Amino acid sequence: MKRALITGVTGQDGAYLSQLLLEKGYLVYGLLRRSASSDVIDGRLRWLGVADRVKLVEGNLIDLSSLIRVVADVRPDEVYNLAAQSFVKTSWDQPVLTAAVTGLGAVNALEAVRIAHPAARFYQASSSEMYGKNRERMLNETTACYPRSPYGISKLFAHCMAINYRDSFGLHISSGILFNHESPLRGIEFVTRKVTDAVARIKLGLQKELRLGNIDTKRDWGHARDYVRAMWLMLQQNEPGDYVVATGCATSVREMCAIAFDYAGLSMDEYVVVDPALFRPAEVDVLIGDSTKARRKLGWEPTVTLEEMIHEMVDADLERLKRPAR
Ligand code: NDP
Ligand code: GDR
Repeated sequence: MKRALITGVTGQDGAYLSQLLLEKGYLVYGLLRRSASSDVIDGRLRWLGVADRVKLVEGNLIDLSSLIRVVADVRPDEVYNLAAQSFVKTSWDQPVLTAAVTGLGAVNALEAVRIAHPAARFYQASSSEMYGKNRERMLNETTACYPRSPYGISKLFAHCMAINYRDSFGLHISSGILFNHESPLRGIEFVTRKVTDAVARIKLGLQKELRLGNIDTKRDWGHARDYVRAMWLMLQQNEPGDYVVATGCATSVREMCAIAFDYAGLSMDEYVVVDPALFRPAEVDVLIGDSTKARRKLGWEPTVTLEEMIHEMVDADLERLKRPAR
């Protein structure tokens, strides 16, 4: 039985990746950071019905010794480093933490593998946010990066370190430059889920308006279930590499919002308020990914349209609000 270790197992991607790997017959270990709320932190794994099958091991990305211990104990065939302070807006308020977890934390994970079990294959969760202000229309693996946020800068550092560890030590390290991917398990602070949750609340008479920041920005949105499949495919290749994972289509926040409101039979113009206080200190206006390499080499392609995903998210939020105990 193959063994996988996932950092960030309690997050959106960690949950879907756990489900995928369990379906494939893996023994799945997930790194859990100590928290006073540890009893409720596995909500996403529970939502997918896999919480009882993921073995949680305690450690923290900013504590190298804990990672060395975990990697030495588990001796995983594959390590997926998904843990991060992943919310871009927070990275301006907590730049030091973001650099420590999202940037240096990745180096801790790489070090733990190099020291304790270098045979493991390693996946680094890189991000389209690294491209930032780059003005090229379609972004691929060779496009230059111009990050605009402490988060993007931290991810670029981690990405470069992952490549450096591959080049320096011959480790099997791949990084996925993933564009935005969402799902009913998306954190409520991210814009798609903020919108679908608000639409469900407005529909049920629990909320009167939705305050958003810059709704003219465009993102290339896919479904998390499709994107974790790309992570797994990367680690099944004989040679490691870097891959852009994206749909190739950009949609504005405004258009995405309209899809959600329309689906619920509501008009967004009646409820959406643009609030300048929610604008970011520096914005990434548009991101569109060119995933030709992933499609050609991994045989990967997205299977869920933006409309289908937003509808699924609205349905899930309506269900959550009607049955809050779930
Ligand atoms: P989430 O924010 O949903 O999950 C982040 C995970 O990291 C959580 O499990 C969280 O644990 C964990 N974590 C945070 N800090 C630490 C720490 N110090 N030690 C151990 N674990 C920690 O992110 P996603 O699932 O959406 O994304 C997964 C990865 O992919 C992230 O690295 C993200 O930056 C990156 N990415 C995401 C994209 C997306 O669109 N979703 C696109 C491109 C990259 P806890 O539950 O305790 O908070
Ligand atoms: P992003 O996702 O920053 O791209 O990072 P987010 O959903 O937070 O923002 C997308 C765009 O929407 C605009 N926006 C708002 N965003 C939020 N969160 N809340 C609002 O009210 C709002 N109004 C407008 C933002 O300004 C932005 O332009 C995500 C994360 O998952 C990262 O971890 C990942 O690396 C990148 O995607 C790729």
